Amino acid sequence: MICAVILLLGEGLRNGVYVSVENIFECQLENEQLAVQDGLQLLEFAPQQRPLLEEVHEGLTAKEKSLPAKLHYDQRGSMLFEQICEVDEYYITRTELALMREISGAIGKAFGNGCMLIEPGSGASLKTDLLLAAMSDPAAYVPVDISRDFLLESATAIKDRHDLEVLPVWADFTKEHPIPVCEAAVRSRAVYFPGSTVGNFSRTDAASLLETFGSMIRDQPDDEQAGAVVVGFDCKKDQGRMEAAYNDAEGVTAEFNYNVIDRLASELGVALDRDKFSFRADWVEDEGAIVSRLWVDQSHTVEMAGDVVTFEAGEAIRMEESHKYTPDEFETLARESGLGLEKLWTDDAADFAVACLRPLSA
Ligand code: AVJ
Repeated sequence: MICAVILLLGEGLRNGVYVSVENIFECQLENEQLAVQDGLQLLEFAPQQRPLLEEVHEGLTAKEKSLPAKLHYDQRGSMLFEQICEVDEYYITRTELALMREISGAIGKAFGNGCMLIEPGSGASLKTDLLLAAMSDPAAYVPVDISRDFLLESATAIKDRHDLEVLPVWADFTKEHPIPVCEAAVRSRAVYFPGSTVGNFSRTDAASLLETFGSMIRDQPDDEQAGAVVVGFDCKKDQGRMEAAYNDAEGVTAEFNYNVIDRLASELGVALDRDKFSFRADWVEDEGAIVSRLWVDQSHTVEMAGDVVTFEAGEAIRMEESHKYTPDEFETLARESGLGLEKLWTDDAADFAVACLRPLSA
C-alpha cells in the first residue's frame, strides 16, 4: 500500500541529497522537488504535461487519426498487458525472460563493481531482479517513470527484494532529467531498457532516446567510468508470427486497445463507442513495424473539446507502433546515436535480442 502522506522537504536537504546534472542537461529545476514516501526519497521532476484532452483532440483531428500509445497503461491496461504476456502468440516476454536468465551474469560482469542501474519506465520486473542479482555490489537502483503510482510501487518492490539504495525519479524518461546522487560510491552508471519498449518509438525518436540514454552514462567529471546502455528489442521475423502476436485469438490485445476508448469516455468525456470500431494489427513493411489500429465500422461523429469530430467508415485510429529491427539495423541505429555495439545476445531462434551499447568516442 502506498501511504498518502507526502512530506516535502526543504531546499537545503534537496541540494544536499541530489545533484542535478545541469552541466549535462538543461533542466527546468523549478519543477524539481524531493518527497519522502514509504521511506523512499522520490525525486519529483514532474514534466509540464499538455492537457490530455488537447492531445487527444489533436490526434483525432489529424489527417491520419492517432492516439498516444501511453494511454494504454492505466491500471486496467497494465493488467491487460500482463495478460498479453501470457497468451500463446505473444512470444516477446517469455523469450526475453529466458534469454535474460542465460545472460544476466554476462551483463552484470560488463557493468562491473559499484554500478548505478537506471531503468527508464517503471520496471521492477523479474528481468530487473535477475540483473540486480547478477551485479557485483551495485551502487543504487534508479527507476524513472511518468506514473508516480507505478513508480513508487516498483521502487518499493525492488527495495523489499534487494539490499541497495533505491532512488526513484518521477519524470518523463524521454526528456532530459536529473539523476540522483547516492550514498555509495558510483564507479559507473548503466541504463537498462528491456521489453522492446524501444519498439514503441519511431525510428527517429528511438535514435534520440538512445542518445539521451548515452548522455546519462558518459564519463562523469569525478572517478566514474563511462557505463553501458542495455536495450532489449524484438527482431524482424516471419510476418505471420509477428502479426499473430498482436492479433491473439483470445482477443486480449484487442481489449487492451478498446480499453483506451473506454478511458477516453470515462476520464475525458470523449464519448467514443467501442462497438463502432474493429481492432487489427498489421505488419507495415516500410515502417518496419506492427501498426495497431482501430478501424471505424460505421461513420459517426463525436463531440470533444467543444468540437465535433467525424469518424468516416473505413478510416482508422493508429493506436501503437511496435518496431522490429534486425541486429544490423539496430547497430546502425545505435551508431547514429553515438553508441557502439559491444555485444549482442539472442535466443536460439533469434526472435529477441539484447544489446549492450557503449559510448563511441567523439
Ligand atoms: C510493451 C511496447 C513491447 O509493442 O510488443 C503488446 C506492447 N502492445 N501487445 C509491444 C504491446 C500490444 C509491447 N511493448
